[in-house]
Amino acid sequence: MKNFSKKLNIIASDTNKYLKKFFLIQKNHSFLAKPVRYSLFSGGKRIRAAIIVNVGKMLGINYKKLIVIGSAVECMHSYSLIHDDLPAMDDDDFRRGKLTTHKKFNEFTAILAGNSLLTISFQILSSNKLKLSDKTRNKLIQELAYCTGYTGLGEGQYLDLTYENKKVNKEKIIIMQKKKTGKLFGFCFECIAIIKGFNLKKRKIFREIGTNVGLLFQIADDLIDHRGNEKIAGKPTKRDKKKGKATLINLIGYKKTLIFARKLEKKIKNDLKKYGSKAADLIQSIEFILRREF
Ligand code: GRG
Repeated sequence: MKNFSKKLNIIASDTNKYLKKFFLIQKNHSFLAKPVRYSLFSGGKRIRAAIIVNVGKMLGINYKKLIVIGSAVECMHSYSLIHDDLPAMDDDDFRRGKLTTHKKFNEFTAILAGNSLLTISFQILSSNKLKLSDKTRNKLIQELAYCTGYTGLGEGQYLDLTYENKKVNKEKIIIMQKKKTGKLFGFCFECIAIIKGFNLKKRKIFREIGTNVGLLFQIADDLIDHRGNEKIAGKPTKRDKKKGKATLINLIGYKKTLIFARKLEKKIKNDLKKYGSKAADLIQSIEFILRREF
């Protein structure tokens, strides 16, 4: 864990450096720069960037490229968090130990800062500074749009809110969480398969492993909420129960959820077995995901 935390900090710092430089070289003034930067640099772990770096390492992709793609994904992720915290959605006042964007500024500013991060994400990915062929860049943009839009994160969030205070079965909860959280992790894996020029079948295998990593991440997030250490989590905990969220914990209880998560972790590790020692850092990230406290 300690070893991985150090590596995660380096990736987070390199991602932040890239993103800070991105804002520095923007020529036009924007009043939205302040709320955008507030949300983006408020201490996120950058775990999605770390997954991209570690899947890329497993297949020998250049580190700088991975940091650029990771930065684009972290902008998308920050966008989704700003909107998730809004009164119309989860209505939360704290995130990452700080006031949520709509609490720090106001609702319309938070909506627009979120929208801006969404487009910045594609701005970064489409830049020719990302030294890839036009065809590969297009595929990356297309896939990110697909994972996050109305068939991905957007729909996952819709289902999450729709399922509140309803009786929902295990299968539906898993589908919802795979969309809400899993799809973006799916992209973190598939983007490497795209850069490597893998065929659709192999791309799908990567996407599915990543989606399972995302599901594991969401379940771990629910376990953290249940255990309830607000200081470490950086946000109010025990919220899922209060809000009547459709989670595995609320359906089958803490212990059975932990057993489910451990089985899922085992499956993911097994799927990565053939990469041997090249997957060592990636395996460490997966172990961190289930054992983290924040
Ligand atoms: C992208 C079109 C589009 C819509 C977005 C609002 C929304 C729709 C989706 C929200 C999805 C959501 C909030 C998923 C939860 C994922 C999750 C467990 C977040 C916490 O991630 P961490 O712990 O956060 O990586 P840090 O703070 O470390 O960055």
